[in-house]
Amino acid sequence: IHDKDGLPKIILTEPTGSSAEVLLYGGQVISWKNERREELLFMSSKAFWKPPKAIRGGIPVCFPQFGNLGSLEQHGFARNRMWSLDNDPSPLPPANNQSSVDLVLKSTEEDLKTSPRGFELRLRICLSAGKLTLIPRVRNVDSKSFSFTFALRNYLSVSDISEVRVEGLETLDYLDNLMRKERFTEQADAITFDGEMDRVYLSTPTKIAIIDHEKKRTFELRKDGMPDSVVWNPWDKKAKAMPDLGDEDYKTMLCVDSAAIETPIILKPFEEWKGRQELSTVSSSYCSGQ
Ligand code: TA6
Repeated sequence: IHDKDGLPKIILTEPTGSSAEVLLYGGQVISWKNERREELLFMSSKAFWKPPKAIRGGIPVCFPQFGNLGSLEQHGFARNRMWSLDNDPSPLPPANNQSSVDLVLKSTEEDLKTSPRGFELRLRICLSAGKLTLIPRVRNVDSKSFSFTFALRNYLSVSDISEVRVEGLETLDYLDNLMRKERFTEQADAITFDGEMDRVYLSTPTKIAIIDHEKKRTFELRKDGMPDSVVWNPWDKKAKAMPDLGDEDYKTMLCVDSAAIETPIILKPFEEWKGRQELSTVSSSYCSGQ
């Protein structure tokens, strides 16, 4: 266990030289570097590293609520709480190789007043060559059913947002947070960026590609158990209004999240939900589709 601004931090490494850093605070991945030690995730230069603020970058966990879709604070509270190392990750097989860590956040007495009251939120983070895998699980340990919405908010580092394309979301429906969450259908054959975007794409395919031409890098996001994907970039006006985001930071970040939003997940007592996301990078010396 290391220390980042007084916050306990776990460092994962693997033989080809890539690494990942995870805070117990928020169960949040804050860094993922490839074998050439290039940082692949975006971290705001003005992030607040002080609980109970959320840290603006890496992969925050949004639970038990995504966004403002409910009565809790924005994006729920999992990213604002101290998690602990989980030495009982059952029923996942024990990951005894050194490049994985299991974290857990359990409900408190306080939570008995709100919903979900009795939960155990687990997150396994596994690092392998060129790939970062996150396996979130939620168990209902209460006597009543509860529902929740969930997202892994992937802040990806890009060279220039206006040079980025997202493939895999074409023809899908999406809810547009900028248009009163109304439902639209994606017409473009790839998503490009020339302004603020804040959309929940519904029932996405298992693979989404984020292509950064300048860095000649493609991120591939594969996911299970999380049917939706949020695509968010605040652009200049919103960026200026956010104290924990540099005015120019919107140019080098893009959020493409794994999420379960449109259809909340319902758990009966002692049921457990399991999701999975794999982020990998393909350094492409050619443009996509060729
Ligand atoms: O993408 C959904 C969203 O709620 C955006 O509207 C924006 O507020 C973003 O998340 C950031 O939320 P945060 O609480 O991390 O500042």
